[in-house]
This record gives sequence, C-alpha cells and structure tokens, in this order.
Amino acid sequence: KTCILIGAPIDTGQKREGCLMGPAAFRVAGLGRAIAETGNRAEDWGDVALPRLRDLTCANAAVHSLAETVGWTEVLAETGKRAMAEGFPIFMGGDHSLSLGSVAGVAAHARDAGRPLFVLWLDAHSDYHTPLTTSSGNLHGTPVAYIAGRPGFDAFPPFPAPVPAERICLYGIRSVDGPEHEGLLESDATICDMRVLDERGIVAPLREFLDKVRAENGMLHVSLDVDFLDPGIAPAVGTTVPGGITFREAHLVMELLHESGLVTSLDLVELNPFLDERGRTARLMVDLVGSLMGRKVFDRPTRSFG
Ligand code: DIR
Ligand code: MN
Ligand code: MN
Ligand code: MN
Repeated sequence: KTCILIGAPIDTGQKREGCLMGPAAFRVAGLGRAIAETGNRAEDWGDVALPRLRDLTCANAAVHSLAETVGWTEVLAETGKRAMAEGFPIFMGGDHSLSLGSVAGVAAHARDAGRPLFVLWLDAHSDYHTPLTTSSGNLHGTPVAYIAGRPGFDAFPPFPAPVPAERICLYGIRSVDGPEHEGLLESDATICDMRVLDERGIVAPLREFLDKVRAENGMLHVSLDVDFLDPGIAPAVGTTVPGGITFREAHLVMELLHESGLVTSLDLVELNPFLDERGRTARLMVDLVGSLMGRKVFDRPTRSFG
C-alpha cells in the first residue's frame, strides 16, 4: 500500500490553540517510519494551505471561523479526492473540522468508483451538530452531520453523495449534546457508545459493522479522534472525556481493522502537541497507525481467535 500523508494544520474548528502543530508532531513522532516498518510505502504530500477567504455568514451567531472552515473543507475535499486515486490517504490534523473536507473528498471518489462508503467514527463525541444546532459554535462538532447529509450546511459545498446513516458507526462515544441526541435517535446510525462496549466488549460490535461493509463491497473511512482514547494514556487533546478506550483495546481495534482489509482512508485528529507530555500522545497515535497497517508482535493466521 502507498500511504499518502496529508497535513491539515487546522485549529479553527474549536477555541483552544495548538492543534495546528499536529501534522508536525506526527512527522516528528515517526509516522512515516512506522508505516515503512510495516512494509508499506509512505509518501508525504506536505501540508495543505488555506485558500483565500470569502465573506460568509451563519444564522447561528455562536458559530465562529466559518470562512476558514469552509476554506479548509474545499481544499481538503479536492486534495483528498486526488489522494484516493493514488493510494491510502492519511489526513493528519488539525482538529476534527478537517473531516468535513477529508470525507467529502473520499465520498466523491467512492461515488465515482461506484462503491458505497462507510464511516467508522472513533471518538468520545458524536460530532452530529449542524452549524444551526451547535451552542459552542465549534465546527469540529459537526462533520458527522455533514457527511450524513443533515440540513444546515448552506455555507459549505454540497456534500458529494451523503452517506446514509446506516453506513455510519459512532464507536466509543460518551459525550453527546441534546440536539445531537435528538438527531441521532431519528437516524439509523450504529451507536456503539461506551455503555454498549462495556456490556458487549469491543470486538463483537466492531465485527458486526465490518461484516456489513464487507457484504456490500464498501470502502471504509476511519476517523480517529485522540479523545476516543482514555485521557490517562492520551492527554494531548483539548476535550478529554474520562472513561475512554484503553491502550490494549485501542490496539485491538486497529488490529481488527487491519485484518478486515477494508479500510481505505484515515483521519488522525485533535492532537494538541502543546498539551502533550514529551510526545507521548503523538507516539501512541503513531503506534496505533502501525497496528492499523499490520504491525504485530506475533504473526498468526488471520482470525485464529474466531
Ligand atoms: C461538542 C463537540 N459537543 C461541541 N466536542 C467535540 O462543542 O459541540 N470535541 N467534538 O472533540
Ligand atoms: Mn471529534
Ligand atoms: Mn472528540
Ligand atoms: Mn459539548
């Protein structure tokens, strides 16, 4: 596989500064080397740049940085679509608003390839606000709604081929705001919140979703928010939520994704290197990509655990 690293130095999707250093931290932590060690190729396309801003307004006065977010969305959608044609894009954030663009590019590619796109959202949050429902005004809380085709994104380019909610799985969530909850209850999204994972374990619900992707010959985009992980192992994120995924669970999720052979693109988002402890979170994220790309401690035939 050729992994295409795309830096998205974005921190306007929320209010704490620092995420724009994420792409640099991923490179310093050895993302390219970790990929090469798994026998895959890594090609670094550098960081995308913000295009000239247009004047845009939103009916919700809480929303901030709308023009910047739309600009990043446009450039990432274009870059992402091109990268999909050449390999396996890895979008290095940057806060989660980058996924408005990365998934738009991936969805345009899938549409042209005539294949259904599935999205696995690994996050403490559901990110199902629209620009009209958010009270924080932070647009990093909106990409799932954009991807699913929820109304309210008039300032944005129309999402190419919205992903039906039944092809979206929110996995690991433990912080959902009222308007997100209402919208999700009306949707057919697969909700693997922490209650579900505590009760059923992390493996079975994931396999069920992967089986659906395989049955429809789908493409699978994985969006990995640092706050999916427990704050005890991943402190470098502005929106920590207690009770997250453990070190071993996170690696197991990545190993199952690797074994599935279904993943076609990846976001790494919300890393804030300014909050990190000597690169600890950045290195953990890089190690997780290693597991996703096939690194194993002991190589055994796929699915020998059933
Ligand atoms: C939060 C989003 N629900 C908000 N938080 C996120 O501000 O609307 N943090 N996505 O990562
Ligand atoms: Mn998120
Ligand atoms: Mn989050
Ligand atoms: Mn919130």
